[in-house]
Amino acid sequence: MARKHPNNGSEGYNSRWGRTRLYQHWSEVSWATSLRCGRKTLLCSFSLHLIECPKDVKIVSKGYYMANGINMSPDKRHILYMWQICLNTMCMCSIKKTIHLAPVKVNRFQMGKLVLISLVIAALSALLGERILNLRKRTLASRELVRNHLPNCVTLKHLSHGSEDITVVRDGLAFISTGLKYPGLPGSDVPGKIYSVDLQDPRMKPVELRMPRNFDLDIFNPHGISAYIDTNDDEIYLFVVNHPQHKSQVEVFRFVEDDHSLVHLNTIKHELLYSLNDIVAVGVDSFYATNDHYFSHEIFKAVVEPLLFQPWSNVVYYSPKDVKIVSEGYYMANGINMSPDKRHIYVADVLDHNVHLLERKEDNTLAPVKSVALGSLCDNIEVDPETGDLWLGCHPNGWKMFVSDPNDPPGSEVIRIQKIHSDEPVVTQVYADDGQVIMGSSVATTYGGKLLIGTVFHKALVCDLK
Ligand SMILES: [Ca+2]
Ligand SMILES: [Ca+2]
Repeated sequence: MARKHPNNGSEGYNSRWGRTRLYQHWSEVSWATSLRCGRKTLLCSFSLHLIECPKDVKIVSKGYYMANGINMSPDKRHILYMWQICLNTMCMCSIKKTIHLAPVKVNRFQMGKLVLISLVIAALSALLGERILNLRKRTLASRELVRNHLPNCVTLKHLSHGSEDITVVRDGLAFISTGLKYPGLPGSDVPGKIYSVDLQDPRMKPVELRMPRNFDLDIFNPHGISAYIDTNDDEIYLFVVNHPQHKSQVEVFRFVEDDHSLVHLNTIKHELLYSLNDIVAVGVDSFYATNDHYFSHEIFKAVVEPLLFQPWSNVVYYSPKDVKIVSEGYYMANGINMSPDKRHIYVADVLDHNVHLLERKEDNTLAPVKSVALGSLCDNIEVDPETGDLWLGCHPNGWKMFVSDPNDPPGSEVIRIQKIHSDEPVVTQVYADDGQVIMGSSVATTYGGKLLIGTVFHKALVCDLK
């Protein structure tokens, strides 16, 4: 049965050849498929061109994505086509070409096979399109940020290659991890380092911590960090998520304050610690850590898993005698930290735009209490030991983080949660920037009326809190 041509107006009409007969063949010769157009995958169609003369109807040229306009050269020796592809708002392509006509035979078996293949590809393309739309929604791709700046902001020295995680230990002593290389996000070739900064010192000058000689600095790729103070001797233990060759392991150091150095104590690897993001130490050799992905291969992490978008991320408890998954069902568990009384754990689900409050049980499992919506893609969590407030470095538009266009940079947002254990937690945006000052904030922490903001791959900023 004849199918209506999509171009219902006068476009493409040629009175000499007539229109009706041509369109009777349309259903036989047009179908959808997908193709790559430049760097974008698009839903397009391809079709055959029909030419008709009295007593001779045959396909004379084929293989177009969507044959459209047709006309002849002045010398009548060539047929000129212009056709447009791209049914997707992401891209528009236009191609002009001159074709030499020659009859082409197409049998029905070939046609059937091509139709089937094309339908499968079209279905996959439609699914991919739906997944991309879903990812854009989850990453708040359409969100435009209104600036909400703080006074007297200055950048910290030596930290131009990221400061993904920061934690304040005591008396204004902060540790900073820098130089993260993370699949799908910008990074530098500079090896990872750990800095400390004294927030009581008005100069706010970060100092690179000396690393032990037996530690391989070339493959040091530090990510989330957590400090644990042993109450027996006041020693500070620094737990660092490390990704050598994009694998996951935890490095445990002891901080030597006198000469600003770290002593490497242990490297912890385990099959359940496969895609680590952040960590919170609960003893000198025990911790909770988040696995932010289900897969560990970087391509699956960067491309496949965001498109699948399943709640396959989890939290693992580790001690030398007991390793287990203690909480799961996150879309992308990221920052993790503990309440000052050590009874509760907080986990930020960056792609679900919330933070979860969980209660620690005697066997170190975690029982969900509630979640608090944040309206942003929040990364690491720091907890004010005095007030119990949560401070979160957030990505206001995660899509811009993936795309990393210098002309449209990802912004930064700092969110504070007060009274999280009450029936009415108070969520406040404390700082926001559209990327002109600071891109990709991943952590925020306060000390002495100052707000310290760290980023995944950009600089670190310190501002006065109003
Ligand atoms: Ca952390
Ligand atoms: Ca993180």
